[in-house]
Amino acid sequence: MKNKSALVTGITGQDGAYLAKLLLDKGYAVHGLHARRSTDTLWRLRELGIANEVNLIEGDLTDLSSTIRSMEQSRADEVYNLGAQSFVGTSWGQPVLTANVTGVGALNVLEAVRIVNPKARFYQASTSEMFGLIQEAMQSETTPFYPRSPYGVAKLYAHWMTVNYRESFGLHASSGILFNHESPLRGIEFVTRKVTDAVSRIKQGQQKELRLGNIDAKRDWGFAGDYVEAMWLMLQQEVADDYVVATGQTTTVRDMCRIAFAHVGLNHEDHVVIDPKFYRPAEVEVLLGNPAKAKAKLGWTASTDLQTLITMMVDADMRRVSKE
Ligand code: NAP
Ligand code: F7E
Repeated sequence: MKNKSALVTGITGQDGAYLAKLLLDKGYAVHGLHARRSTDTLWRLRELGIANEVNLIEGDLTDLSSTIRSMEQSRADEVYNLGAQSFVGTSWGQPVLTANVTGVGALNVLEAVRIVNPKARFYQASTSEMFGLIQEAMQSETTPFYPRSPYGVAKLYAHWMTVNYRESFGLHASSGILFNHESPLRGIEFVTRKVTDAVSRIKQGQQKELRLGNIDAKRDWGFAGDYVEAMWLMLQQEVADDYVVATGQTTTVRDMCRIAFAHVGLNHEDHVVIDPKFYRPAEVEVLLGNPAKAKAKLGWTASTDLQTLITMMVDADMRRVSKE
């Protein structure tokens, strides 16, 4: 039997790297849509030792001919659309770019699937940011959406296009509504990695303080390595559907800082400085996911708690900083 082929957009991102590794380990031929940049973007694939194992196809999500060509070249049976302008903070400064990449980009991939191989299975990287100003204390697949950023709005467009292509054209198109997930491969602009990097620099005498915005915000944080497994499971189901993927626990940014600093024997109160520069025009104050459906239908549960996740990230940053 021929190995399955997968196309991953956003393969150079945090989730793209973990997902590519998971798919390679399962015997897939893995192709990635790779946007040209003037700087090196392959560091995550190298850290996982798979940079030479994946086939990169040059292209951009905003360019329909790129997504069609990548479908043709990869002959993908499964398509994972993880590419996005994914940083919420940036989405107010670049709302049109965010709409084009994060919103219309998903449509370009759906169109490529519909045109080139409508039998291919499609995964959309939806997000808890679509819940924004939460309408229920614990958010599930039936909770009404209320996005609070241009990023959240763009993702909601992509989410509904995924549902619409499933209902209009019968595509096997699923959406994973994933809550925040982190790892040592997380981008440095996101708060967990910003904290674990700063903790390592402060501990090693390179930095004194850490400037943060709203540390009362609460998030449901899990480990990216666990979450890519849920993506794959969704595409193995007979019927396409939408699933919340979360831990079911929520923690303040302040308490996440406490864990990170304490791991190296420091007190966060001695180093964290509040800087309004990092406040957002509209904040998502609290997110808490209900992963009951993913557990019941996919047999998936988060296996890494926040303490384990944050200490893993601090340890990785301690090693990186000491090597610099
Ligand atoms: P990430 O690390 O920011 O990765 C984003 C990826 O998209 C990168 O590979 C990036 O390429 C690529 N990309 C950006 N613009 C592109 C364009 N115009 N054309 C082609 N590729 C482009 O994000 P992540 O944390 O892995 O998240 C993966 C997906 O899940 C994203 O869609 C994100 O919005 C969504 N999501 C994430 C979370 C989370 O907590 N991590 C939760 C819910 C949903 P470069 O490397 O060249 O920049
Ligand atoms: O912020 C607060 C900030 O940028 C978390 C993306 O992967 O998850 C991510 O979006 C919270 C917010 O992630 C700083 O205001 C305080 O309340 O780490 P973040 P995010 O905005 O939740 C969702 C699910 C996605 O889909 C996104 O793609 O932390 N916060 N001080 C700060 N945040 C940052 N970045 N920097 C600070 O200094």
